[in-house]
This record gives sequence, C-alpha cells and structure tokens, in this order.
Amino acid sequence: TIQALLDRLHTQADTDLTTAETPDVGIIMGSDSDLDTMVGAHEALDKLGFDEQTEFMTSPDARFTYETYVVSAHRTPQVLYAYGETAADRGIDVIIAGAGGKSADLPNMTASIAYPIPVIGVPVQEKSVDSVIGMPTGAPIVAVDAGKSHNAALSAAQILSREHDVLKTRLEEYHTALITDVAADSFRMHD
Ligand code: RP5
Repeated sequence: TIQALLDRLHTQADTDLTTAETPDVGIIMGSDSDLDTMVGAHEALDKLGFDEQTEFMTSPDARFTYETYVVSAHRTPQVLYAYGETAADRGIDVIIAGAGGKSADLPNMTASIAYPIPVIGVPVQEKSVDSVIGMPTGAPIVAVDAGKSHNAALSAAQILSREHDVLKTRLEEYHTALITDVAADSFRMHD
C-alpha cells in the first residue's frame, strides 16, 4: 500500500545506515509501462558492477547498488514528495527519473524536491522531451534524449566516479570495450 511505502521511506531516512547499506542510485519511473525503456539503466549499471537492492538492506555487502520504484507525479504525489524529501537521508547520491506522455512531470518535480541531489531525466517518449527539460532558472535538471536510459546510467556512474576510483576504472574499461566494438564493426564493413 501507499502508506507502507511512505513508512518504509521515512523509516530508512531515520535509520542510521552505513554507506554500504544504502542505495547509491535511485531509479524511478512514472508507470510500470515505462519499465521497457528504463531497464536500459539497469543493464548499464549491472555492466558496471552495481547490484540491484530489491529490498531494504538486502545487499549490505554490495559495493554499489541501485533501487527501483514506480512513483507517479500525478497519481501518487505523496510518494513523489516522500521520495524526493528522504532521498538524501536514505543515502542516494544520484536519481535517474523517467516518465512519458505529454505531462512527464516526474523527473523535473523530483529535481526540485530532491535538490541538490542531481537528477538525470529520461523522457520515455519523444513528446516528453520538452516536459522533462523545461525547467526554470535556478531549478536544474540533467537530461538525456528520449529513451536513452542507458546513457542516464552512465552519467550517474560518472557523477559517482568523482568520489570512487573503482568506478572511474570501470567506466574507462567500458569505454575501451566500446571503442574496440566500433573498430571491429568498421573492419567488418570493409572486409
Ligand atoms: C506517464 O504517463 C508515465 O510515465 C507513462 O510514461 C505514461 C503513461 O502511463 P500509463 O498510463 O501507461 O500508466 O506519467
């Protein structure tokens, strides 16, 4: 229920947790119909060695973790507020927020509520781009192009890598593999 979710967020925020027990990246989306798009963020973070924290503190030994919630700005505004307001106390360093439709307000509202935690907005569809990036001066959001949740995850990892050398190394390895793949494709085309 909504109340159970609100209680869970507030309890976590009030509990004295170690860094290892809190999710580093929060992935939220406006509807479970956004999951097909947002799963790209899971895949990218998995590739970088993150673990999904499906329940509160289920992977206390994991080095880097992410969590996933459906939070609807319009259907469950109370969860939106609770999520944004408790994010810092729950140890989240970066939020990736995706929404679609013409009123894709979740990413930008989350950016305002969770400020100064950086929020990376993912417009799930092309028509959502303006809604996600349209922020007034002083209320920033970082955004990727429609559907590019994979890139949102890489950007989140880049932000975290400022503090964690191990992530910097993994991102460099990811980039090297990318260059190798592109070079291999280019060879194949000219064979
Ligand atoms: C948005 O409305 C959601 O982010 C989703 O992309 C879109 C449609 O949601 P559903 O009607 O499929 O739940 O708020």
